[in-house]
Amino acid sequence: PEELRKIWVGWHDTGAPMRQKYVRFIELQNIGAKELGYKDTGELWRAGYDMTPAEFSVELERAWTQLQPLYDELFTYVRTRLIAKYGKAAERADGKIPAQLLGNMWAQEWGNIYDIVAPTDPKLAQYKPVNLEEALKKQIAAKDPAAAAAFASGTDLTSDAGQDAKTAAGKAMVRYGESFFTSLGFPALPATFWERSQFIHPRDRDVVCHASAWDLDSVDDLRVKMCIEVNDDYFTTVHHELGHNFYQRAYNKQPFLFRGGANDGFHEAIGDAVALSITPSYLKALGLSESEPPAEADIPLQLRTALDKIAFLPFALALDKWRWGVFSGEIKPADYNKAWWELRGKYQKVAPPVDRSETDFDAGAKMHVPANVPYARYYLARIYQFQFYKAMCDASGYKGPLNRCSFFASKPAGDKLAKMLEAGQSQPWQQTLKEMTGSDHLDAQAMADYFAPLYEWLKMQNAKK
Ligand code: X8Z
Ligand code: ZN
Repeated sequence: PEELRKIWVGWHDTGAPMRQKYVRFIELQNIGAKELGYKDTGELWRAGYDMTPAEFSVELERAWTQLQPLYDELFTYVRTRLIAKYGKAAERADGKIPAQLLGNMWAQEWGNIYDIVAPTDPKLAQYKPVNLEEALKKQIAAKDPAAAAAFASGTDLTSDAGQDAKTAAGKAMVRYGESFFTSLGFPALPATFWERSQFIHPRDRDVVCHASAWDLDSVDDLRVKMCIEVNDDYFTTVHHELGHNFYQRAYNKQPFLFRGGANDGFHEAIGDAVALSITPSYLKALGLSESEPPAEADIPLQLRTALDKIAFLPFALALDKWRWGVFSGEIKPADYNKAWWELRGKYQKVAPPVDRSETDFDAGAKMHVPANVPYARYYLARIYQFQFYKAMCDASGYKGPLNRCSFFASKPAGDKLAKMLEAGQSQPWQQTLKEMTGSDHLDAQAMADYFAPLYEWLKMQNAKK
């Protein structure tokens, strides 16, 4: 915990120098938003959803009340297990979890601490979710000699040969994502994608590594810009980014104004909905796992998934609640940091590892704040992706527990997805959602259904102590 604390503090030190500039940045944006007829920029951001900004805020809260009981159980379970591991360093009198212990710099996704919180009951403990990092490295090295050197000890990764090997490994990662989309019937990515994308951190200059996906010409010049490493997180991220690229390509026949996601949450949800199909049986089909675990193994796997998917929701909500408050003036510059931790404490129940003050600017240490990328889109996406996933599972003819469905290679699922993507922004998103899922609103039910077995299990674990 001591080491994690130091790393956390070091990262968050990057925020402070931005604090004054951020105050001015907010003022300038609000001038623009007012000129466009909005009260402030937060209202402008909330106005992009075919409903009033006030209705939009209510929608987000409504979905949160659907999922909060599951978050609470997950939180209690994780806190207990962290205290069992770290003792006093994980225990606070106010019941919050110290943010540096959750396996992610922003405590936004907790899957990296799976090993610490994995079930101990031997009946379940025998089912370890596959070590994807290991399996990917092994498979990529075996299939692609040019990439193998990237994992071999003794390779100088800054040499020309080392850079080539890392690039080959990065491309191999993206190929997994591409092959999922082509299995659904989408055409392969163009040759220029492979020539013009940035797949790894270049050795000779500083770049923004935060993954992004680009459509340069609305014809077919699609690219990603990432710094890929071969591990679990990046396996998910390549699918996420390709979701953007396949969406961009699908709506580029629309008139200019309609070339966009049905709303920004849709854009963020496509690749993730596809990645939910990365089930044990899919990994087995790919040769990334040897066996397909039985039904009892669903709890460990669901726990691993929930650590990423469920834990994320209150983080995303807190982030944009903070920005809306900052834009409206309800949160004054003198209280930026205090309000930040109040909201993170209220929704996520996490706390900073060391005392913070108003010389700090911890929100600034999250890329989307200085880069000014709205964040409610990711909250929506976390919920929509389960709605989309269920719709595509149904289209594929799948029957059975939702969390075991993979619609890999299903043409009907692909056709359904293509139709939604091609519509772009040409009609209200409610209509697009209805055509895709039968429902015209954000609905956390599919997500709750997916995790229903885990919810029951967590309640039992938490009742035990
Ligand atoms: O920023 C992203 C993508 C690019 S749109 C990699 N995501 C959010 C984040 O990293 O905070 C995806 C999940 C949430
Ligand atoms: Zn994205």
